[in-house]
Amino acid sequence: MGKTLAYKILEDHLVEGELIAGNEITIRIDQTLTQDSTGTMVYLQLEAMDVEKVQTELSVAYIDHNTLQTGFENADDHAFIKSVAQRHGVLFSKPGNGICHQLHLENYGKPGKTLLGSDSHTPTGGGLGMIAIGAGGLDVAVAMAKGTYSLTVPQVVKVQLNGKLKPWVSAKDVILYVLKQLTVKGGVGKIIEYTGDGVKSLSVTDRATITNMGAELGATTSVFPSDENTKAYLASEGRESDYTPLAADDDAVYDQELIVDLDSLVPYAAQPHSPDNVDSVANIGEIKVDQVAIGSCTNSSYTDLMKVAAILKGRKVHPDVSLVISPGSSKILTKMAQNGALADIIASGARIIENACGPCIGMGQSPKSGAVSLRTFNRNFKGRSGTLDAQVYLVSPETAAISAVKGVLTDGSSCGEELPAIESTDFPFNDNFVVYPEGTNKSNTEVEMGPNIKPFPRNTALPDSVSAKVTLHAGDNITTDDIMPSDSRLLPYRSNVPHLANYCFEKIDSGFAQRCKDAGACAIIGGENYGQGSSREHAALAPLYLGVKFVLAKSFARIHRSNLINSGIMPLVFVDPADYDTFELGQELIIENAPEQVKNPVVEIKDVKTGKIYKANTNFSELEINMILKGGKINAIKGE
Ligand code: MIC
Ligand code: SF4
Repeated sequence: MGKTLAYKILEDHLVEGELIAGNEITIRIDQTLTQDSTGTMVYLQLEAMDVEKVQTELSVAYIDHNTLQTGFENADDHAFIKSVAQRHGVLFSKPGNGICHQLHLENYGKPGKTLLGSDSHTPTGGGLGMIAIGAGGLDVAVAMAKGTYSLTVPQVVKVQLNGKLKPWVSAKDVILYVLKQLTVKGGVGKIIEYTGDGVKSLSVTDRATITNMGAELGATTSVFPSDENTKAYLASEGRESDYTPLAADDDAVYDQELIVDLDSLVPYAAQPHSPDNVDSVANIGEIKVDQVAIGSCTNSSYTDLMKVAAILKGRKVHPDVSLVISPGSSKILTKMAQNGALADIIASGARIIENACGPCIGMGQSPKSGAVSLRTFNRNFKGRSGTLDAQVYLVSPETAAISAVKGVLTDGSSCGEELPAIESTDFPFNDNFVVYPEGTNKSNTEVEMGPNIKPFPRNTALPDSVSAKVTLHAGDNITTDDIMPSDSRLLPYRSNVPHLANYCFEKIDSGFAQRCKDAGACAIIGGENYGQGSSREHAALAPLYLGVKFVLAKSFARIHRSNLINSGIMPLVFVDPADYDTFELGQELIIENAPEQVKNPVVEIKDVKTGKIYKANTNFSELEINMILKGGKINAIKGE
């Protein structure tokens, strides 16, 4: 029986377990990446593990999220991360170099390797034929310390791409179309593997746009084959020797299939407030636009920005539109400065901002009240832009650029304009933004700890009985942005969980934190796909700090579920989803004989007043049971 590409790479890295969907396995991790807003926790945890040197082939610490330095906090975090990187053999990419995923693709990603990153969009590396997985910070810290990662083997979905995209339709439209078909929970427990003759017409950066937004499907990761286009991309980055051809076997067997005819796709947009709320630009119509933002790890490649420059050349951004562009990397910006494309962009009236995440995570450029903002980003969750009533649409760079000129959402394919082909180019090697850990180690480098950096909260061993009051009854598809909002006001406190915890669930229920503090021990009731979105473990650490003991939901998103377990909080799943409606705030619950019960497939949760028993599935693996019993992953590792 033929093998999928995903399973070939996993098999190559298998350390423990059997490669059968649903089984728990441990794999070797070749590379890790961290970014700064999850990185401070990662490096605090790495320090807590008493490690000398990382066990991976390569680990890189990027600074790209918290680059607005409006106080000492962010700069202190950068200095802290740099110092720990230098102590343990980790490369440090300075702020200004660019966005972690774009930089990793350019400089370090290799076909056939495994990459674990403390950011949910780490699957961008799948565009190069890697198994690149996003995880919570603690999992990445452990991967650095031990060189391994444990996961449940996902099923593999085949997405067969046929034909070729028409002009004005691009990779972003492919993934928006897939999101429309599969939804934001369609990829949970799955790897999305792209095949078919249509693959040949997509460059590595096109593929990376598609694998990047596989995160929005909830998928463990997404992967493309490594072929002649991969070779050409690596050669353009001066890394041809990193090329290895890779593909699934012709008779590979998949768990699910989706066929996408590229020729039939049109420009799409994800409408407010979910990446799967997709319709064609033509159907949505010419809505008036206030802001256009181009960039992010999804769409800030050289080709993307050159297309934007070509559309803007000799034209003027509409008077009612603010167009803001954040390039993906210093190399891209340098190239565009050299070839004149940057001048074309600036001359059109666009605002150029730093090579960083920027507006994607609400770090500046929040649109005006009630604004329509078109963004080439990957998430349009309510409030993420920093403006609660903004209407954010996710679109391709082509759609964004032409709409910025016209002032209304525009389907470029209906304008009768030719889009010039973008020639590929070579990028000269430049590592001036990179600090290597040469000559530095644990004994000669001190940890540099600013006053805003506080120890991360630790749980304690699971008590005999767990009592908790319901402090939140949440709906479906709760995002980690809902749980632990992130913007320019809160990101500086990513290394200060006690402060951050005050804002937990702030945007959907501002009384939550105080209710938890009053209750002492609490429980959250959730709907489907609880915790979708980012990898931020703060969405588990803040609830832990506030006394959350368990979350009882209809289903969970993968990374958040792991983050809860890593923090010793139980993610429990309704046996009967109809029970969901019967809960109310303040209801007192108890799990008796908890250490015995969590070893069973089903636990019983008793309503203290009425005695009613609710049943919940645990779905815990052996390793997970141990973490729950010990009060989290660090305690389990340290044998505490
Ligand atoms: C995001 O896009 O939501 C982030 C910010 O990159 C997060 C990480 C974080 O919250 O720091 C992610 O995607 O994991
Ligand atoms: Fe940065 Fe946005 Fe990408 Fe997250 S999704 S890594 S915030 S650019």
